[in-house]
Amino acid sequence: MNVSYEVTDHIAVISINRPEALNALNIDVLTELEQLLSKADNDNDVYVLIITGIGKAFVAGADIQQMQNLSPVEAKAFGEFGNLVFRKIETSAKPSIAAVNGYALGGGCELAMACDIRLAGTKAKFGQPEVGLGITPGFGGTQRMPRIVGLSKAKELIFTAETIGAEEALRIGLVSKVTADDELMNAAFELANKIAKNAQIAVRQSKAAINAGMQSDIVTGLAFEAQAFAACFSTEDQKDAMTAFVNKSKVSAFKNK
Ligand code: DAK
Repeated sequence: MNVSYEVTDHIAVISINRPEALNALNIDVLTELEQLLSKADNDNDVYVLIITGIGKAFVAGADIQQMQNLSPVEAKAFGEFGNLVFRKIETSAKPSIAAVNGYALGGGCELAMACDIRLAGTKAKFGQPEVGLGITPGFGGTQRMPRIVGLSKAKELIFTAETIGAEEALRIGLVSKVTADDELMNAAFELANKIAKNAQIAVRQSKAAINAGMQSDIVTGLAFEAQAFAACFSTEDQKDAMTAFVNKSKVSAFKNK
């Protein structure tokens, strides 16, 4: 197994576990990742996903050994499958956190960017080295990076193939927090727990509205938000939480119904 999976208290931790190759993404890793994402998506007990890497890398990119001899047709299939897997994370109803523990290069940086929120340990390193290998980023880097850090910085990082550290990633908004390396998973769990104790239908509707709005104009985006807001009024969670507020109390746990 190249990817491990563990669920604790509504939080699924997906760990890329191929440390001998710095967790490089080959077809086996991508296939297992895709299967585990489906498992998490289909498990009603899972509210939040954490994706991390075992060893000194988060993911050091797509597997260069495996890629080097691909024909254009195979490269297309590889790229399409990777895109499908990363899009599955992005479009999952459930929020995802990348806990970036080390190298997040090429496909690794792209994997982190497909997650909703990124946290980094101090040893994390980010970059898109592809143009130095004679290729373009192929798992969404050209599309997601400018949406996250803005055009100028994304173009600078992609055109120069330079690697940046955790503090610089924080400064440009590529990650939302930097922690001590041995605190990273605690920080990820703390964040996941904060999300998990809220009303999951509302969290999921919020994610869907944010993502839909980021691909459209403000008027269309606001229409998505209005729809998401309205959908919450058919839930028991909205009724329970607002009734509790009016009665000066709080719901102890949401039913997620
Ligand atoms: N692929 C395969 N093996 C890798 C690897 C990778 N990306 N990164 C590291 N490894 C392997 C090394 O070959 C080495 O294996 P052995 O020699 O021990 O057998 C082992 O992991 C340990 O690596 P190092 O000895 O190099 O470790 P260091 O600490 O010295 O250096 C490093 C760490 C991260 C600086 C270095 O390993 C490195 O530069 N790695 C490559 C990083 C990189 O360039 N990543 C981007 C890959 S390109 C597309 C689809 C996808 C993509 C593009 C297009 N389409 C189909 C359109 C994505 C492209 C990429 O991700």
